[in-house]
Amino acid sequence: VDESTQPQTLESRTLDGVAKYIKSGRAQRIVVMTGAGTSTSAGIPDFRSPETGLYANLSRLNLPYAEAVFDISYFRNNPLPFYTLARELYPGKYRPTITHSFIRLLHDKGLLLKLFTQNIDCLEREAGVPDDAIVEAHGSFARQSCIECRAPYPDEAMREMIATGDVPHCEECGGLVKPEIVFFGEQLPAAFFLNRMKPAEADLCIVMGTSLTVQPFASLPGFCTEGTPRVLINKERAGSLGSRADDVLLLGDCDECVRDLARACGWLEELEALWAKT
Ligand code: CNA
Repeated sequence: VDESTQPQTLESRTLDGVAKYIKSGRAQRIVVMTGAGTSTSAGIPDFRSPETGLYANLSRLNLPYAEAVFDISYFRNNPLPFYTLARELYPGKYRPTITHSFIRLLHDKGLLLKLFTQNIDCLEREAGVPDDAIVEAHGSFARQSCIECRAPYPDEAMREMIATGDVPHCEECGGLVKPEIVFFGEQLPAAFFLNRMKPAEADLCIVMGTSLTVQPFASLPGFCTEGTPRVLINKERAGSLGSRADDVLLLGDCDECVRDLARACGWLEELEALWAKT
């Protein structure tokens, strides 16, 4: 199927086609999937963008390879590079983007079935998307625990360690403490596996700001039923989005595309007002 194939569900494979579908009331169970690209305009770099991405800027940490910063066996031997980075990414420093507020708006309108995020910055929460609507597929900085005995470590102590640049150790066994974000080589949270079939119940899927390169997250859009429109809002193509007859590619900046989509739905003022209050 190429991009010129006639859609089955949408009137057209364009932003207007998606807006019409939403306005007709046929999108009542929207699944949103997000990645680092939804937070770059908040000032948090993504991983893989050339020049501005984190991987391109890790050389000062003297890592053997960029992904080592999130590798659990590397972390055991040398937690410092991760904690250097954690200091930059730690929640509280950044304001949600209008893209995060758009997800909140979908929730407020009763249209959000589930948000699956790969981000660890908690900006969806800060934008007001409630906990039970979010699956943090790669965990978050919201909690931390010992990598040996799993004992939880207090939030306040963690904030202090991050601020001073120290590496926290377990108060029970002395093991290394790590925020409960998922590293390479670690299991995803149970919530991911409990909800991974939700896309099959969706009547619209919106994928934003992700290169769809990390599995098993990248497999989620594939669970949407054939004929369910899948929209990709991203600077570049990602995964197999575009391969189905009702896929729509909106290639560009998330915030701009989201504003355009909100305008076409008649929601722009409401969205801007919601974001301004955040
Ligand atoms: P990635 O592989 O870096 O891909 C980001 C994608 O977003 C790329 O395709 C970019 O082209 C695109 N992009 C960047 N900026 C914009 C923009 N303004 N508008 C539209 N598109 C844009 O990141 P993924 O999320 O796909 O990779 C998964 C990793 C990255 C997850 O494990 C995350 O935990 C991890 N990560 C998270 C954060 C965060 O929490 N904010 C930051 C950096 C990395």
